[in-house]
Amino acid sequence: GAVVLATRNKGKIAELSAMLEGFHLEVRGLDDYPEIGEIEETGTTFEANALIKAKAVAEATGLIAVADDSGLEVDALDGAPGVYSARYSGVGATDLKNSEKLLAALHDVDDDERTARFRCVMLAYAPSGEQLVTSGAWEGHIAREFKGDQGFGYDPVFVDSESGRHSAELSREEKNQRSHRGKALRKLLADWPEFWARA
Ligand code: ITT
Ligand code: NA
Repeated sequence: GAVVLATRNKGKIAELSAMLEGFHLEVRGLDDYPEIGEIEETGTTFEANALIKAKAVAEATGLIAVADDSGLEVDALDGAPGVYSARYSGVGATDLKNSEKLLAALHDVDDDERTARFRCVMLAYAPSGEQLVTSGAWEGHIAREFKGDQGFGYDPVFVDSESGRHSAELSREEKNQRSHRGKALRKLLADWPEFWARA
């Protein structure tokens, strides 16, 4: 059977596709469905936005859709940018501008107060209305400079607690082993085998 990844983020697609290799699922993306336009994320939680994206794509395609809503929570910023991570630097936000804004916001924050975590809520939605939802977190801190050229988003400025390496220095496989997204997807695939058998 086939599933559709309900995302336009190329970084997410690359990571999710790599983890889904070896499963008996044909993985499609929104590029295969140009008629599906922009899906407005009006929710104020990762869960709400994941549901909006997965439901819209399942209903448009008649297939199981998998959405990922994720973001970075920085303790010194009371959890910001959180659900607004993709648009942190405003209209015309780019990964580079978002990370630059974050480093500027934390300029006066001491090393031991720069703790942060990535969060991911992953939601699979079947055309029947059945749903599966999981989440994952990845602990780290925010560096003072950019390092690494892998990954996307805040990866150049996020330092993995365990290895002390910037996320953008990790290979895709290493990142998937540790990341919020890897944890959430592995749970999603393990939680309800009968759900996936219907795909
Ligand atoms: P879709 O809605 O099409 O999936 P998006 O990029 O808008 O794409 P989100 O609304 O979930 O997705 O925003 C997630 C943002 O959080 C993303 O754009 C990055 O800025 C950040 N982010 C999430 N996971 C990340 C990761 O693994 N590495 C670096 N940054 C990440
Ligand atoms: Na979002």
